[in-house]
Amino acid sequence: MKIGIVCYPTYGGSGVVATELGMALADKGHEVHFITYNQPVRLDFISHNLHFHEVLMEEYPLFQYQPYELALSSKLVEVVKKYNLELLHVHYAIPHAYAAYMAKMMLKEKGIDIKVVTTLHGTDITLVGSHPSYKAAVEFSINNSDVVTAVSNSLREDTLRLFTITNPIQVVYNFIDLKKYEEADQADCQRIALAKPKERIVTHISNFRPVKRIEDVIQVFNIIQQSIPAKLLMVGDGPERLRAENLARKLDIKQNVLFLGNSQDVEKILCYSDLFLLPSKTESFGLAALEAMAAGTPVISTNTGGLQEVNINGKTGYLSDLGNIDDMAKNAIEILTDDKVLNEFKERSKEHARLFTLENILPVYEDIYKGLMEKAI
Ligand code: GMT
Repeated sequence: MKIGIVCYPTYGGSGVVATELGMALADKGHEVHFITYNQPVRLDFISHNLHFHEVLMEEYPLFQYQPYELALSSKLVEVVKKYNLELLHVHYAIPHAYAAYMAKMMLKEKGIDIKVVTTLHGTDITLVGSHPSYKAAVEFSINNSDVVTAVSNSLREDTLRLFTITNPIQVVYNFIDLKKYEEADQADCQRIALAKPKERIVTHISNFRPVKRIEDVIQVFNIIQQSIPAKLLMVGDGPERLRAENLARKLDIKQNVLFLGNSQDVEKILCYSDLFLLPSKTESFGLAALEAMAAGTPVISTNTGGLQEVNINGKTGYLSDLGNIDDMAKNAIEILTDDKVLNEFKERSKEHARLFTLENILPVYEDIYKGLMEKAI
């Protein structure tokens, strides 16, 4: 099949899922075209079936904000025509689903019927999408997609609650490529440079936006390190970084908190992590939690959004109410104190992550595509 994928190319779950999906589809022989404003960060040109088309923006003194969706929809029309694409899979509703609808209409005028699959990822619904500035356009583009998927039951329910939806929404969970985690496990997993042998390693990975509540990460770690020798690895970058660094300084734990910046190989950091902290205000799914579990790292998270569908309380980690730092720290200490308990949590986390493998999820997307192609005939 010839498939166009539209996503955000930056660090962030939706871009990661879209990129990994595109690369896996190309591996299976599909021709995949990424269409976005930069090359996606995790995109490796390992297959000759992969292509990248940059959406170029025109600077003009009249534009305070450049009209990205206009440039994107024009580029979609151009790429669909030039490469005879059969469908567009757009990740994150804003503005991708809207731009895809516009492209679909423009192509229809030329006698081309392009199918559009929209995958809802989370904040496109929960934080931004339902804002009055965007709501009507988001609702319209969801209702006018050929297929709509959401990454968890929780996100599906949120979408039905926040919008008037006339289209069915199919749940297709986030996934991980287990091979990468097995390879990282077997490779030299060097923890020695980061922590002393007796120290536990606690990790947080995100784009440090307010929704991730990274000050809670620092607060939880502060309590943990009072009972257990430990280091905290903060992986990622974003607007809340400075506040978190200042808090670590204020609590006088800066020497035990390492800010490592963005990483494209999170599995190599997770392979030596003992615990993962994800105290988010909301997570439609929590791909970072799944990545941690795949590496055998138990998760302490909030119980918001779709996290309950991923992290299983008492089995793969624990879930606490939003902002309940004491409860998160108590649970973390319970897991980290005893080697036997920690190893049991690690094993169960790895086992549970197997439910969300690429091998399980890829055929679901392929079936969706095939179904649309059959409809078109
Ligand atoms: O979580 C982020 O900050 C990035 C965001 C995105 O859209 O790029 O992630 C969302 O999509 C991921 C992939 O489907 C989900 O695993 C994340 O839970 C979701 N983030 C939120 O809902 C906050």
